[in-house]
Amino acid sequence: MRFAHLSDSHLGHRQYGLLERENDFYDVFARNIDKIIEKDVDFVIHSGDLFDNNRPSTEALVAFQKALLRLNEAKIPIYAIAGNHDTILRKGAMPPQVLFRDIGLKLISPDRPYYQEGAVLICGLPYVANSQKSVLIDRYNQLSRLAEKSIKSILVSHQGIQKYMPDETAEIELSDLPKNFDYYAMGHIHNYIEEDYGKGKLVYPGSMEIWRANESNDNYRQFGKGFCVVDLSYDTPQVERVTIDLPREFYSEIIDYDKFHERLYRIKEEIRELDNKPMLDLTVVGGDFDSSKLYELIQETIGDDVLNLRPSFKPEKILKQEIELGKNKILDPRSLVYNQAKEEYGKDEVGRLSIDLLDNLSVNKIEEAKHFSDVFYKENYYDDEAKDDLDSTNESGSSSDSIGLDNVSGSSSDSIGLDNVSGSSSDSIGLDNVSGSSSADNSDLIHNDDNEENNSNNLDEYLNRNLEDSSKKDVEKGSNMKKTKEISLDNF
Ligand SMILES: [Mn+2]
Repeated sequence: MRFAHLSDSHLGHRQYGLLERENDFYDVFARNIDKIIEKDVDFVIHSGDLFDNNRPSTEALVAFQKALLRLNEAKIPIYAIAGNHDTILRKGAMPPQVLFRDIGLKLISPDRPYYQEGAVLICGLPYVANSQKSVLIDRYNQLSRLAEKSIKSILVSHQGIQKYMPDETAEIELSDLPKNFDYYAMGHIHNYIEEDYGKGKLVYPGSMEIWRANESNDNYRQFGKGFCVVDLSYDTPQVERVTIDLPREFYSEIIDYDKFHERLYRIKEEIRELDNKPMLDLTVVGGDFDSSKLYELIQETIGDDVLNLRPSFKPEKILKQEIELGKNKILDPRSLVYNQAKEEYGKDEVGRLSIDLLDNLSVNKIEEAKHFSDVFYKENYYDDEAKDDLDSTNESGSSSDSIGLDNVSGSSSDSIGLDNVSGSSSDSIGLDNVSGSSSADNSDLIHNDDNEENNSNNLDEYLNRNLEDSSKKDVEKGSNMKKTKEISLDNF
């Protein structure tokens, strides 16, 4: 039993507003699919951020439709979860993936948490926000009990794990994951990560293209971009990394000012050899120089030969300021607000809530912030009686398990944390160079489940019953989508 695992394709991402870059992402995706078909796998798993936002352009939808039809033709099923980028949380709205369910996409969602593919259980859940950590852990444990009954099992999840993240705002610790799955098909972190965990393997295939400049890093140079082919027929899964060449080079470099001129002319030589114009994201540090003059020099030397110039300048005086800021621990606003709230209230959950609130309120998403507050309040401060009262007035009629099934929600910045406006004071020139300017659309899905199966108070029972029935009955409920809520969340 062999399958391909891929993630974070971010179809529709128009990097720096460049149509060429949007097309690069489609091109790379199509070539990943070519290679997957060539590898003749039994099925495919995509672990989230298929689309760059929850309202993909027609071009992005068509890019996926083409891939799906080709997989169908090759008789290779594809399973997918939604990531933080490609889900919707407004009442009555449907996530874009729904478009493809009738033509073969097997969407893993709170409505349909698992599938059986031969002897392999494939289960999982969409992205869950920081303040919903306890929900996430409950769900992991429920799915873990399901896995106990299976010969082979795969958990599909789109979350940041602390161990691999640069800041402390990851949703989970590695040890929060149950240990009894054969394979952990992870998404969210854009680097390639492969590790033994429990009795199996945990893998982040990483992003398929350079989504943020700092993904052009050592991890990329070592492991490339692409997907994995996993063979489950051994005791421990065998993981083969398959890399797909990117359409263009991406220079992302920090260069000391005193070596800058030498490096600039070497880059000029290097890019002469390239078929496609590269991306260029240079930061010149140290020394004492006039930023606008340096910008002109870069523009004159290589401006016509690159797709996008993004120089930043940090002469000595600015570097000194940054060091001072660093000493005062004014670094990442998310870490800052998390730590402060946690300290103030003595509770990790309050810290996590503060991250969700910051992400939403900073982009004027009042309704969304209110949602997180309500859920948090309900979860932590209502006594059981009040909870029951609240539940009985819930129009969906779902009872006190609602935190478990319904509130898989949230948003946060994409894992690698490249967007963090880290108190940097780089001296930027050029239109593109608004630091931290990304507006990734982060969102997720809340289901108000109103079908019979999900009204059970006991998710275990529900899951078990459906596992037994799964060969006889399709539990997928297209009609549930009527009841989805949407919250569209812009990242800062
Ligand atoms: Mn992503």
